[in-house]
Amino acid sequence: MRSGRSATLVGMMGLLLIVGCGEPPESSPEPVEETIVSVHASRGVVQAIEEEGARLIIAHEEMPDFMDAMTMPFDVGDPDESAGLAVGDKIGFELVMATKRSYVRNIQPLPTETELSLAP
Ligand SMILES: [Cu+2]
Repeated sequence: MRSGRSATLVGMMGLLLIVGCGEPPESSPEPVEETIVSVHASRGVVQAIEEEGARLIIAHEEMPDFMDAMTMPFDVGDPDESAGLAVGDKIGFELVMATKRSYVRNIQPLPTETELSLAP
């Protein structure tokens, strides 16, 4: 939960930005061009949920021709997808490699009895 004080600060900063910028919004900033380079389906176990669901630490299976099995952090494209997750959950997901970032999407819960091939 954001405190009233920091919300006020953010509001003031936003106001400063609006006042300080003479150009109409149409001409600035440049739209974010994001090209998806590759998508890798994988499965894994949630090890930690951080940044209010915006980042997951996942012990994931091998992604063929891309990444060995390992435990690592992933940004979550839509943090709402982390809402129902708990540490220890088994999930399927897609890792999206885009030009400017990588993120996880399509998080699906897997049955607890699912056998995974994780790094030792
Ligand atoms: Cu990895």
